[in-house]
Amino acid sequence: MSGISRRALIAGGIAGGAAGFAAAAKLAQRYGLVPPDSGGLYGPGETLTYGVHRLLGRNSMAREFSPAQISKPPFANEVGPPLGADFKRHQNDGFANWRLTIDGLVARPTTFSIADVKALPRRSQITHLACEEGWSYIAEWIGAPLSHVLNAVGAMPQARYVIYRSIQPEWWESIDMADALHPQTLIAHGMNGADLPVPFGGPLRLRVPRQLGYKSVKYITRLTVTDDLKSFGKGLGSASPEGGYAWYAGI
Ligand SMILES: Nc1nc2c(c(=O)[nH]1)N[C@H]1C(S)=C(S)[C@@H](COP(=O)(O)O)O[C@H]1N2
Ligand SMILES: [Mo]
Repeated sequence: MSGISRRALIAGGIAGGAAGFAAAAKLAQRYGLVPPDSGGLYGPGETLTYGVHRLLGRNSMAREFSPAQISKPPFANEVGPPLGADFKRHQNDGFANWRLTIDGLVARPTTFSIADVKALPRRSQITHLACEEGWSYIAEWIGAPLSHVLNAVGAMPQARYVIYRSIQPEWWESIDMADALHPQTLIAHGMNGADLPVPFGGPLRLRVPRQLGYKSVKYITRLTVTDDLKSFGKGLGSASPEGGYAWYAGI
């Protein structure tokens, strides 16, 4: 990326308006910075946000807080739709039979139990989770860095995205490799020093602290590494753009 095109992309954003968006979108296209939901009404705006974040902040860190800043429960949170019989069965078994499968563009497709995930190297961080509807809280998250797991299973060089699915079929998302390999992106199994509680996504949740709460999908069961999002769902990258929200929810 040359300095000139970087400046041009930013200038496009500052100029704003249709012409600025169009110029930015054109540059983004050229450099592969187009999000999968770029075709809709808000497409040019989505492209601009994603492109600028990726050019300027690929490796930036989400803010981390001190233990004294951890929010006191109860936090507002709701799971929609309610957890079904399948989940309740797992819960009654203490999640002994819960599995997380990693497949797609990986040399060694692998299935992990909760014990396997807990045995991986762990990182903990105190970060903010914000819902697009307004509530937010600060908590400590404990988990295996997704980057470690991707390296362990041999993610292939052509990988561009990681799709993640939940036991709730309505909830599936994807992130690009900049977020997938980011050190703060965790397969979280713990919160505030204990196992991750069910209302917060236990037993396993993908925690993506550089994006809004809806990208941190609860109850994850499968990760798929891919170079193309078109063949998943409606081809927009995840469930959120199918429901009118942006695929990229960077904050
Ligand atoms: N499986 C699943 N994941 C989910 C949700 C859900 O209902 N089901 N809600 C999402 C939304 S919209 C937000 S804002 C956060 C809320 O996280 P919290 O309950 O920790 O506040 O989880 C996200 N992940
Ligand atoms: Mo949300």
